[in-house]
Amino acid sequence: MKALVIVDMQNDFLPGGSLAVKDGDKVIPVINRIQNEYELVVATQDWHPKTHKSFASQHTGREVFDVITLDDEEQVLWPDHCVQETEGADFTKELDTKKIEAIFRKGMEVNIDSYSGFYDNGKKKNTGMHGFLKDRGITELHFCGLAADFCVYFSAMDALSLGYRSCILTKGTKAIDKSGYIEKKELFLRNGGVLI
Ligand code: VGL
Ligand code: ZN
Repeated sequence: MKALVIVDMQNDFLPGGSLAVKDGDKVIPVINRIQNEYELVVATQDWHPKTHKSFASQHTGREVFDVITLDDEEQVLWPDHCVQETEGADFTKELDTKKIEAIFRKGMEVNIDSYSGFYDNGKKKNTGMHGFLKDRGITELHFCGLAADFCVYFSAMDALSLGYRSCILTKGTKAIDKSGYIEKKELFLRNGGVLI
């Protein structure tokens, strides 16, 4: 059984948002069109408190895209984004959400970021997504959404280590940093991932 995981299709990652991914809106019609091919559709949602430590605004003397160490993990500092209960954190109104059976929120703990839909970056806590998918008999996951080089990539890599067949839908995702994504894609393939 295969499921589609729609990653972080939120206003802040789309053109006009605070952490807009270039051409991010181009994937919306693709994601809407393919949902019918899946037995199960789930989504993830980046859902940060407004003082989240992944925000450059929370570190004096630091700028957006600086890299620091946070809770023993390497952390890119982002513009404020996907703050809980703001419009930026909402799914885009253009996304068809009728088939989404469950939404897994992440990034809620102030001191640690969470790119993967399965766990936070330190793997200290899991979101429950694996348990849900396992309980539904899912063995194969297809990932789409934003951003290809962060939340899509880390979710798809964790899926491999959890034993799923894991595929990234290349037409259904866009990267923040295209050149960084090239290396990540190679690592994903080398670990048994599939690009469709
Ligand atoms: C994401 C950076 C920060 C993503 C989330 O959804 O890829 N990227 N938070
Ligand atoms: Zn985030």
